[in-house]
Amino acid sequence: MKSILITAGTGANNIILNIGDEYEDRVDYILIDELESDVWKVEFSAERMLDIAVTRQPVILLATLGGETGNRSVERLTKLFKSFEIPFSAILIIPFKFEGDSRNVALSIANKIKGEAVSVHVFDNEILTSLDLTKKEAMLYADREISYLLDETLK
Ligand SMILES: Nc1nc2c(ncn2[C@@H]2O[C@H](COP(=O)(O)OP(=O)(O)O)[C@@H](O)[C@H]2O)c(=O)[nH]1
Ligand SMILES: [Mg+2]
Repeated sequence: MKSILITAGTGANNIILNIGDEYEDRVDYILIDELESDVWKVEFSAERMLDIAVTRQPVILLATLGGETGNRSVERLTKLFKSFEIPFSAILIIPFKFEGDSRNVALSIANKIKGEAVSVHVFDNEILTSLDLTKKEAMLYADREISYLLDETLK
């Protein structure tokens, strides 16, 4: 059975734009790039949630935390999963230190999810600063590392 991969945040959507082709045979994508998008009504209707709960289709949440869409989507989705008793795994991307408070908010959301998800993998953008890479190389490196976390989650 295919897993459902939900991406939340512009960053998460971009990452899937780069690496998503590799997973097409293993996952169905639900992409959330706006809090107001119809995705919420269509993909997360009560019928659809019940269907996921009953068929036990594995759910993976991939979110860039720290921005508005990622943070708030994760908040909404974890509530939904809880009320429908849907187990989920998470891959969470944490902002750089220079991003200030959004990093702290992201870290606290990640901590909360650790108590709710079946498995949580974290990629901390800050590690990119310790590598001798151009900005473009660093983003490619991050994409690759996140794809390893996805491989691990899909095992
Ligand atoms: N590794 C990686 N991190 C990203 C990327 N885009 C954004 N981020 C990180 O994700 C955080 C949230 O950004 P974004 O996803 O654009 O926010 P949102 O759309 O409002 O949820 C940023 O502060 C960055 O630290 C990306 O392409 N790759
Ligand atoms: Mg955005």
